[in-house]
Amino acid sequence: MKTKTYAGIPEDLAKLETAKIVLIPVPYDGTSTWQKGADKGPDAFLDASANMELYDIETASEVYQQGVFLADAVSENSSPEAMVEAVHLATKKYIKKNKFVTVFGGEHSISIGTIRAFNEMFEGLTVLHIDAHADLRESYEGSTCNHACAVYEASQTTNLIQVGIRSMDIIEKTVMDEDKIYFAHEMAEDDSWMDSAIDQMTDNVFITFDLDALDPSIMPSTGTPEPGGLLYYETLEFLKQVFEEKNVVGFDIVELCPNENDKSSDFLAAKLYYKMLSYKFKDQDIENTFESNFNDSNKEGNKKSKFNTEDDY
Ligand SMILES: [Mn+2]
Repeated sequence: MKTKTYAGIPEDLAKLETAKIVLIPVPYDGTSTWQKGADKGPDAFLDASANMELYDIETASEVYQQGVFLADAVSENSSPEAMVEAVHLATKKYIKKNKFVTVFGGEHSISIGTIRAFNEMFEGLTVLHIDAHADLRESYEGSTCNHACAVYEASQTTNLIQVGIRSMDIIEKTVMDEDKIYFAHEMAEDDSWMDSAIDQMTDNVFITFDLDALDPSIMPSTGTPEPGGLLYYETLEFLKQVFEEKNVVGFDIVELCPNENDKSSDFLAAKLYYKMLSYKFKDQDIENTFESNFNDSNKEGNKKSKFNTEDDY
């Protein structure tokens, strides 16, 4: 990693002991099928972040003052399975330290390990999956840890809500919960999807944000750009509402595939990450200690059980 601290923040705000936020870079691109380059995502994101102004106008806050610890990158890439386990362990380690844990990829398969860790540590977890692709294949090209399988496990173990979907294989229909999927062509016609999606969430929400959910006109630097995606302000409106109404326990952002000729995508990813932090902490005093409300005791032996739909919404 070229950058010493996240966004070039002062070192006293970047210490693990005192930072409320942890950022784990995962420069992994082992299973992508079309354009390679998501392994360069974290560096491009950190470069753009270091060139960004750190006062957020909308929330009138400087969220970096809550402290952001830039963790060592997870570099395990001997196999998709080994990478997923390394991400799982790293994520869990920092959740146990009572941090707000965020992960920057890397291709979407990294989320398998991240979601597994959050599901073990938080009760009744909702996974909000924002993506152009359904990513519901049980296995793909011989692995259950392929990017095309990013949320299959979540579909079996958590309350999975999918937003922005506009590309899938017919076989994924056998897995998807049609009440909890918001297709892009429907979202374009009727904005009641925002309230509807939030109504279906439990209190603890993990967000996995694949940048190809965004329209290629504003996010061309991604491995598989699909037309008809989300625009910036509707994305922020939705995210802001989720952060206001739910306990967002962490998030990841994946699939930035940097391009020398398009720095605006890197910058969008940097701003989106910072916005999400700003929404999370906008009502928290810097002096107050952070409580993530993780629960270490309940899920260890139970991680394969299907989310209980009788759980409180
Ligand atoms: Mn995708």
